[in-house]
Amino acid sequence: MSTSYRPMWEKLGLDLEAHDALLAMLGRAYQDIFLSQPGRPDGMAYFDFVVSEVHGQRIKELIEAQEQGRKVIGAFCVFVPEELVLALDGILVGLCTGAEFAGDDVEKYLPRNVCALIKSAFGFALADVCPYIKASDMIVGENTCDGKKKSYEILGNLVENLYVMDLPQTKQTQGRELLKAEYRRFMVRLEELTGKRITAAKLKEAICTVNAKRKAVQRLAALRSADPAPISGLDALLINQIYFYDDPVRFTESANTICDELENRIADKAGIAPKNTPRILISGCPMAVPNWKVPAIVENTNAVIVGEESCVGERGTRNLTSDCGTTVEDLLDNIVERYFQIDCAVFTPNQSRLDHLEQMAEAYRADGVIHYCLQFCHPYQIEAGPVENALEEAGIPTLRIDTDYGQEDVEQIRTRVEAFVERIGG
Ligand code: BJ8
Repeated sequence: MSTSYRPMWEKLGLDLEAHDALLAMLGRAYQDIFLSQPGRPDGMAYFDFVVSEVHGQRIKELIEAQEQGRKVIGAFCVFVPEELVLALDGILVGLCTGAEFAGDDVEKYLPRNVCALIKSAFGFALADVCPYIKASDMIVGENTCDGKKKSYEILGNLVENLYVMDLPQTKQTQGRELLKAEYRRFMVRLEELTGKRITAAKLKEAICTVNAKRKAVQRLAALRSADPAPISGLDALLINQIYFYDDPVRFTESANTICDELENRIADKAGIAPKNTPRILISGCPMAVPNWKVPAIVENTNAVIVGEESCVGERGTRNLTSDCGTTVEDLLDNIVERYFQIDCAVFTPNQSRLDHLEQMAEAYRADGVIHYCLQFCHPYQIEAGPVENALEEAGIPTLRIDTDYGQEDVEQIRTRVEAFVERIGG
């Protein structure tokens, strides 16, 4: 990445030495995993560029937007409504949580047996290597799993601008009312931060912008039902990861451009792998940049990933927000309705996730499901058993993988994935 960004990183307060190490690690992983894939669509050039500039051009854009009075909001979860942020001219960005960093320092604050995603968020904050954390005017934590909600109590002492959003744990009692009260509280806090009042017109416009982004990734998802698959699971995952930090309008255009190209591939019966290559659906914990370990193993094992039942994937993007209504109150209700459908494993009971997974397996013609869990993630690890039982009963072979962000278990996972691919017809 260009050295011209160094003054900007220095100004943000990054530890330049540690940051160089992080960028080198990211660059190596990207080179090995993505750029070596054969037959990538030309449209991936845009997303390659975004990744190459993730700490450069995009951060510069955020700082320039701040200079024009806009606020940057960092978030860890798909429950933070982008519509409210955009309606107040803010910018929502996902914060880095996909790599191990500063592990020894993290364990001074958190016990060893906390999931890698939470440790990663702490590692990036403690090591001063995440320009997104540094550039955020507000960081939103959400009370989802126990690990996150307790760790935000500590993170609040390490960063100055943490805002904690409470979330329901069940959809059966007063969950919807709680979510609405919390979204209203968030809206008021955003109004204070930005010094602006939300209007129905601006909120409607924001809903349309976010819906357009969701429709583009939904279109991408639908195209992956073709056999041969027109795009690798790795590239599709990357697009879903970039969804969280790119400019929404530019992202939508670029995602639609690659979809046009994939439609042509499908018409030509061309694909990233031969027809009848074993097709796998990934389900479970979200995979943030640069967490590409398991998909890379799967796609190096004569299989193709055709969908992600994940918050970085279809769980996060499948529902649209209705733009019907004439008041802020109407539109806020629509936002609550949309987000209340997210079937994160922190909810109890959570039958809709299982139903959705079975629908996805059918729609994407998956030969098997890999249930991906981060170690010590109780919500997803506990749901993994019922998920596996139900899928196997429905005749869908399922493999459970529990891992972290380390590389020590790569060969062990590879052996299990190879056996699984053989089982499903590889
Ligand atoms: S809506 S999945 S983005 S909370 S992996 S930190 S659950 S112990 S990330 Fe998530 Fe929002 Fe739910 Fe989606 Fe806890 Fe599990 Fe760690 Fe997790």
